[in-house]
Amino acid sequence: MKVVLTIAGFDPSSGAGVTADLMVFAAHGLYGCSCITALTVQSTLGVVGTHPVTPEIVRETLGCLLDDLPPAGIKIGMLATVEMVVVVAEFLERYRGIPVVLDPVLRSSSGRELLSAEGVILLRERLLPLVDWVTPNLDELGVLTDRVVTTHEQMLAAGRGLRERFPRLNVLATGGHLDQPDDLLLSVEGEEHWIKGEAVITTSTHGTGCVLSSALLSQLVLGVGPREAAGKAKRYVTEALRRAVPIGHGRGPTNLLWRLRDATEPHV
Ligand code: PXL
Repeated sequence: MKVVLTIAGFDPSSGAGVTADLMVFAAHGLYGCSCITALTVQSTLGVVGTHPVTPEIVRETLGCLLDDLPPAGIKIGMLATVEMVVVVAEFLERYRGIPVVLDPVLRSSSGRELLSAEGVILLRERLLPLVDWVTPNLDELGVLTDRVVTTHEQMLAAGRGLRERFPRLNVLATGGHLDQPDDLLLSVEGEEHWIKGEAVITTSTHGTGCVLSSALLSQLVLGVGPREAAGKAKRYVTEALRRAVPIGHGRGPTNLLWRLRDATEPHV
């Protein structure tokens, strides 16, 4: 069984963060390990607090896991502080040759900052050159490229800008907030491909970025090529939205385990 690693924050409501990532890995038949960068305090009603763990804990955890459970792929999510970006960059500099997917988590959908301003600068300078994939939503793509990104055309221009600056980086930009919610793949091979989306009307939208990036990493680790992996990851999210059941009073989780069992079916 292949081992994969998520380096991300903890969301006690389990819609996003490491617990969500682990569910997605499990649904793809992978064994997930996790390294928590920050504890968030939140429910489906929004994030009310964030508490980064110390960079030493993250450094020790990564070293400890590496010796015993070397991952076949790494997904990176919420990093919270500039110190955490440094620790993860140092780890990636020493550990190369496996797919690494960065979900550049900057803010929660309730508007809470999940990476400091200094952290954003270092993520752009030091982390982007070290990863194979980045999966920004429209806002994140805008911040990474110093542009306003609200349309398909702006997405394409910003994605091209990012690819020019980082030739070894595959970009999967997510347009889930657009009326026509298409994603855009710009691959290292020079491929530019729109992945058609369909709007799913639901309030269960919490953690879609985490689900997309961990589904993408899962496909890459399973040996699927870039274009098919991106398409399958997008379909995983769409299906997780379509099959979500109402949980909590706010923006509920998606159905992270739909591939294992449709949660709307009676338990057996
Ligand atoms: O969806 C962004 C995100 C990522 N990671 C963690 C989060 C959130 C949003 O709330 O809590 C831990």
